[in-house]
Amino acid sequence: MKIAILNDTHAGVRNSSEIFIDYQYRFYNEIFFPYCEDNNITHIIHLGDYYDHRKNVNFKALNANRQMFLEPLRKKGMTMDIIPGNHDVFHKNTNDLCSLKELLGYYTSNINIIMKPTTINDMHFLPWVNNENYEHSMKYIKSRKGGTLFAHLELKDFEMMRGIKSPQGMLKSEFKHFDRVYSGHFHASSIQDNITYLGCQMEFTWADCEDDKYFHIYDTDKKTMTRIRNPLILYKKIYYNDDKTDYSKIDDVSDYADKFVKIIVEKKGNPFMFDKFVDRLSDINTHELKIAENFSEFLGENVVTSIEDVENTTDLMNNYIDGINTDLNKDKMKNLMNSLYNEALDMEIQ
Ligand SMILES: [Mn+2]
Repeated sequence: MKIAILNDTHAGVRNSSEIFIDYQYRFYNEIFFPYCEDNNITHIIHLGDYYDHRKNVNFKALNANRQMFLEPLRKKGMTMDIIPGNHDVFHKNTNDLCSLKELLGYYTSNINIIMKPTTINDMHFLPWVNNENYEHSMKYIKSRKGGTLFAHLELKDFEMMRGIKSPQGMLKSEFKHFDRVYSGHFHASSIQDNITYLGCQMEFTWADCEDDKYFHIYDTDKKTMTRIRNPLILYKKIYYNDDKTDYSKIDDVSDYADKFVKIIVEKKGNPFMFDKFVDRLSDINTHELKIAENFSEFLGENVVTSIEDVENTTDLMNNYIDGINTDLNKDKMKNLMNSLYNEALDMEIQ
């Protein structure tokens, strides 16, 4: 039997922004459900973070999610098993108050919310691990032998986003006795030993840019996981270099319409050509048009790294921290700065 795997779909993401609601709608309507229909897939396993915000969700996002996901799911006669992720639970130390239970209650005839570690045949399901369920979860993990674990894990030293590894979390060695482990939580996909982070299916922040997104199909007979590309792109970077490209010849910039666009200026020999190119981009409807020029003038004198081509804010912050003379734990500082930055991104779009 083939089962579709989703994770970290974050209904209501980015403050329930229309842009992201529309993007999620397109993913389900144009990509995900048609694939399931074409391939006779009628069951989904969701690895958590169904909702975006731990504490609230607005009616617009709920309404949209019902129309783009819950109703098609029911109409097509599909079913779903789901475990809560950290974004689906109100408190940090317990899963007790869980948005899945509060909001998907009406749909429980076809949605099975798994709140306790559960084994069905050779498939194990582990809800988000917190202080309250830690001991029980560890006992469960240790008591299993082989099989496939589906979870929403925070594991140390796996990439949280491209290039940034988690400084905290459980150790992968705790899970080495499973044949394979598939997890949500970190939005960048990665594989170490028997553990696969599937990565999120959609682009939600600049950290997802140029990081291909996939949903997955698990074959319960062959025990294989196949990834299916989501071709819908929301973030696009332009590496501007007029030594290499004659931008006066690029008239059609319609590819950048309805996208978040960032021009990273590598070389701008002809300012007039640059301005004209930016004008053309300004004339189409982008969600956002950012220009990243050379930031070297903003670097403090302690900072030894010479950053010629700053690509994104995260790189800039990390490079800056690397260059600072301090005995403080730089990984901790990076982690803090990155979570602050992501929090700020969430506030950005209304
Ligand atoms: Mn998530």
